Amino acid sequence: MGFFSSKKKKSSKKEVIPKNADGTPAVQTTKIMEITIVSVNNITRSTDVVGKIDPYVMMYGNGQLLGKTKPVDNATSCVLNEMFVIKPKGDPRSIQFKFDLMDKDDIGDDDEVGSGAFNPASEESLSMQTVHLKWKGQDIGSLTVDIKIKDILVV
Ligand SMILES: [Ca+2]
Repeated sequence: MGFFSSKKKKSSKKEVIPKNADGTPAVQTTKIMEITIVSVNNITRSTDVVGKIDPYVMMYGNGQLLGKTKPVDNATSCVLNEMFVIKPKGDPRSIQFKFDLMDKDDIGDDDEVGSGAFNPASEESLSMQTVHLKWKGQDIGSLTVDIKIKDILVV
């Protein structure tokens, strides 16, 4: 069994947050959300005249900018794997996410390539979800997004 085996991870998590017999935390905890923008997939719209777009993602929660990935040069599909951590005020599942795919331009303003919404409240699983991106009603590709809700200790 490897050093970073999932079994070891599980048992160490148990030690960090003591639980009551009914499974509720015995100490004060709060919920955080880890949102990983995993990848940009098969973008069919180009806002660059020469070559491919230079994609990056702007992520919004309830209309507020939560994060921005680093731009990748000349790609219609790419792995980003950038994680953002937020502390929701209320129920984490009530946050409405919006993802704007942007094309970085060296000259002039960056272009919006497409946009997609993700509503955790209407999803059974938050893990490795496909967010469809649209531009003027047309599908132009997708993002893969992975969301984890975690209990952390409050002191
Ligand atoms: Ca560009």
